[in-house]
Amino acid sequence: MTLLLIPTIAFLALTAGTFIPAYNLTSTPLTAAQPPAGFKLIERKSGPVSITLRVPDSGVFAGEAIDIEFRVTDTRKVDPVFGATGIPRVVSKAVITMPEMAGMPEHRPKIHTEGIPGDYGIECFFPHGGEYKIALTLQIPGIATPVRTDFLVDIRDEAAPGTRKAVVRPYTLDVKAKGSPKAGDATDLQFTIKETKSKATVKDLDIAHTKLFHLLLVSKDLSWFAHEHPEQQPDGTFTHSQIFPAGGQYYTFADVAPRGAGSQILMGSVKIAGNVPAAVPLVPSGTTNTADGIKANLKGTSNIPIGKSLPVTFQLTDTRTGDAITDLEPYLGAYGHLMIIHADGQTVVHSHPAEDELGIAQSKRGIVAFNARFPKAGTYKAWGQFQLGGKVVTIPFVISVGGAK
Ligand SMILES: [Cu+2]
Repeated sequence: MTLLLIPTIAFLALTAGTFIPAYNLTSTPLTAAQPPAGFKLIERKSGPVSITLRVPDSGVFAGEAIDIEFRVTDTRKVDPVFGATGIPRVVSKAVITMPEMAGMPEHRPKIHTEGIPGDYGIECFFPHGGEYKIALTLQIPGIATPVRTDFLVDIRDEAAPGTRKAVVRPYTLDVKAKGSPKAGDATDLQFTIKETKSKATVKDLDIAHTKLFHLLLVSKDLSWFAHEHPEQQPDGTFTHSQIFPAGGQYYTFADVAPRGAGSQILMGSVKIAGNVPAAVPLVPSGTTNTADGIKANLKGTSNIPIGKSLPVTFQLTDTRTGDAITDLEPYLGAYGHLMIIHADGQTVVHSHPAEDELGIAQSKRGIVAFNARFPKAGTYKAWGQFQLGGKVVTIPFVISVGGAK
């Protein structure tokens, strides 16, 4: 993990009289000098204030609700036994983002106080593994200027079932098909995003890549794929009409961001009546494929390391002239989208190209580099989507990851 060192923010307006009261052993509750064992401590200092994040040695896993604790202390008030004095009544805000996922909605988790003065807990849920940035803003009693600091935390991929405590996902997706859905007919689908605990319909969503709801519909063998954007109804549910090509079970993946909770991929499925064709075997493809007059040359997909971000590059050329495609248009706020689904239909990766100057300049020369991350071994199907001439072109590949494992 690369560690970004955040410059210490200048500490202003420190008036000794209005800072926390002088340390007094008789009136101060027990203060933890040492954090509980089993944590990696990441400390940031800002003037006399020290902020220490405690990351469990056992790791933080995607798909779990977890409190990440931090301790705020006054380094000028050090007790020989209890260490630096914890600062109570700090009003904190946290914003969690993924530096590699430009345009991903922010997660703004709740923060609570723990039983010990100076100890706080961030109520986190990470939908998938990767490197996350936790940006803290602390309003400290007696200090006028808020203290801002960042921590980078590596979140591990979801643990194998049974190895960690049972996972309660904060949100679920209900999928209903109106009437008796048949292949070849327009099927009216209704999607309801629910809060798992309260079962309440989640109506308030953050926009991600210009839409409230990105829907991926995929046949069970991953041979058929559609990327749609259901419309929100006054009751908060979303609807979409779809013609399915054949009978069988289809996966429905909702890429949504309940307000302040960050991007989530919620899974569901729908059954369509009609002839079920034989499953198309998922065989790793070569590194070139064409669609609608566009040839894509795929780079970066040999020897993919598991659980590490890596660039997966599409080099796009005109099939007739062989010239680079130079007229890509932004599609849903980016020069391309890459959806990746594991053969088991349980792991979905949605990635976007780097949106910095270099990324944009490259995209305009037909070279679109996505940041992708494959959480486990197996075969994946990947669909690159690009827009030109107002039309979306979808180019699929089948990628094998960590063959021997
Ligand atoms: Cu979308």
